[in-house]
Amino acid sequence: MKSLIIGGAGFVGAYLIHHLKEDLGHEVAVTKMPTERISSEGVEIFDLNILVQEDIVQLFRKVRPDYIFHLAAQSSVSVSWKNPQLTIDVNVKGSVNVLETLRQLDYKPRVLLIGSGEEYGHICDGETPVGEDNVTRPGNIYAATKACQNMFGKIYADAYQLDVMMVRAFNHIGPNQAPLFVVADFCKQVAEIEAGKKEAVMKVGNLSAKRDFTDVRDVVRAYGQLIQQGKPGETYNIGSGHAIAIEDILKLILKNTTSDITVETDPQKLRPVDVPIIEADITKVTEATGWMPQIPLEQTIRETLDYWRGCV
Ligand code: A2R
Ligand code: GDD
Repeated sequence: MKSLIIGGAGFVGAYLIHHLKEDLGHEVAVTKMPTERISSEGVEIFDLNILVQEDIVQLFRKVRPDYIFHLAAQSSVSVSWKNPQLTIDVNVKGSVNVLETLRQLDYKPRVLLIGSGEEYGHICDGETPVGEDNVTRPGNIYAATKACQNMFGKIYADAYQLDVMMVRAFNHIGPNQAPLFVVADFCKQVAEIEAGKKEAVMKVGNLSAKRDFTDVRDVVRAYGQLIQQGKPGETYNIGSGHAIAIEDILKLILKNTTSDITVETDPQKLRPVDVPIIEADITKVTEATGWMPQIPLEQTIRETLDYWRGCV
C-alpha cells in the first residue's frame, strides 16, 4: 500500500510516518512546505503548498497513492485569532484545492481529512460527551474553518462518490509538539525553570476550560485504522472520551517536578472566546474499527516533560 501524507512535516506527521512505515508496512510519501525539513529516512519527500492547486494535481498524478492523509493546516486556535486570513486560506481554500484535485483524478484513493473537536464549539448542557451528529457551533476562527472543511468533504464525497472520510481529532499531545499548545508549553516552562533558565513562575492562560486529551501515538493508530475501515462521507470523533480541566493538567505536570513553582495568569494567553468544555463520544470509531486509546495521560505528560528536559 502507498500512503501520501499532505502536511507531513508537522507534529502529527512524524508519528504518522513512523506508524505507517513501521507498523503497517506502507510505502510512504510526504509533502512539506518548501521552508520545512523532514529527517525521516526511507520516505519520498515533496515540496507542496496546497494553495497552488496545479502542484497538487501534478503530485497526485506522480505519486498515485492508495491512501491520502490530509494533515496540512494552520493548526493553532490562538494563531487563528491573530491571523484569520491565513487560517481561512490554508484550512478552507487549501482543503477545497485537495478535494477539487481528487475529483479530477483517473483513480480513486481513500482520503482522510483531519478536522477538530473544536468544530463542536459551544456545546449545550446534556450534549457531552459529544457525538458526530451533534450540531456544530464553532466558537473561534480555526474551529469554523475545520467545520467548513468537514462540510466540503461530505459534499464532495456524496456528489462525486469520492472515498473521503472526515475525522474530528480532539486535543492530541506528546513529545515534539510545538509549545504553542498547552501541554508542550507548560512542560517547556517547567524544564526551563528546572534548568535555571527561567524564574520559577509558570505563565498560564485559561485554566478552567475542559478539554479531551489523547496521546498522538494513539491518534495516528486511529488514522491508520480509519483509512482502511472508515465509510466514505462519514465523520469520526477521535479522542479519549474524557475531558479534564486545564488546571488539572497543570497539577499533573507539576507533580513531576520538585521545583517550587508559582502560577501566574498571562493576559496575552487568554483568548477572546474559549468554550468551557469539549469532550468526545468515541463510540462510532470504536464500533467501526475496534480502536481505543491505550496510552495513559500521566505517561504522555511524563514523556513530554522528559522531552523538554532534553531540549532546554
Ligand atoms: O506552517 P508550517 O510551515 O509549519 O507547515 C505546516 C503545514 N502547512 C502547509 N502545508 C502545505 N501547504 C500549506 N499552505 C500549508 N500551511 C501549513 O501543515 C505543518 O507542517 C503542517 C501542519 O502541522 P502542525 O501545524 O504541526 O499540525 P499537527 O499538530 O501536525 O496537526 C495535524 C492536523 C492539522 O490539520 C490540525 O489542524 C489537526 O491535525 O489537529
Ligand atoms: N496554548 C495554551 N497555552 N493554551 C492554554 C494555556 C497556555 O498557556 N493556558 C490555558 N490554555 C488553554 C486554552 O485556552 C485552551 O482552552 C486549552 O488550554 C487547550 O489549548 P491548546 O493546547 O492551544 O489547544 P486547542 O484546544 O486550542 O487546539 C488543539 O486541539 C484541537 C482539538 O481540540 C490543537 O491541537 C488543534 O489543532 C486541535 O484541532
